[in-house]
Amino acid sequence: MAYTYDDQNIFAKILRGEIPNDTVRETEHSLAFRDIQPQAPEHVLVIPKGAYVTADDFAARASDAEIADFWRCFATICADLGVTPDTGAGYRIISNAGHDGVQEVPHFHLHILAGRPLGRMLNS
Ligand code: DGP
Repeated sequence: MAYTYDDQNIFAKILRGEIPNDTVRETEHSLAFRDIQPQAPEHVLVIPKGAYVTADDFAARASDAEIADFWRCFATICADLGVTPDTGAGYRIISNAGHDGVQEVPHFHLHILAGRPLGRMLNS
């Protein structure tokens, strides 16, 4: 079954410039901005500009160019933040999907969390 994309979701509005965001990086196919409710000293959201609901939707339907752009954008942000484990203290990426994943915004996004020890992966 195909996903239905809600173009009134908050990230669609950010992409259309209808509400402001604290942009960290913008590329041809991706946008990264700071989370409005940061859970760590560094909390950046990376989103594709295309209309994809979840990580699996993006991976299944996005073009090779969009997928490469997204992950290269992610890598550049980690390097710019200085959190890659080769030289920095590391990070965690999370992408919540659907009900059990407690996804609030139905536009695929990757959380990059860093800047403090993040504890174990799940609390419950
Ligand atoms: P989730 O869909 O569960 O992965 O969580 C959505 C995240 O998006 C949550 O950490 C808060 C963030 N968020 C929600 N609304 C806005 C907004 O208007 N601006 C920004 N920058 N972040 C938002």
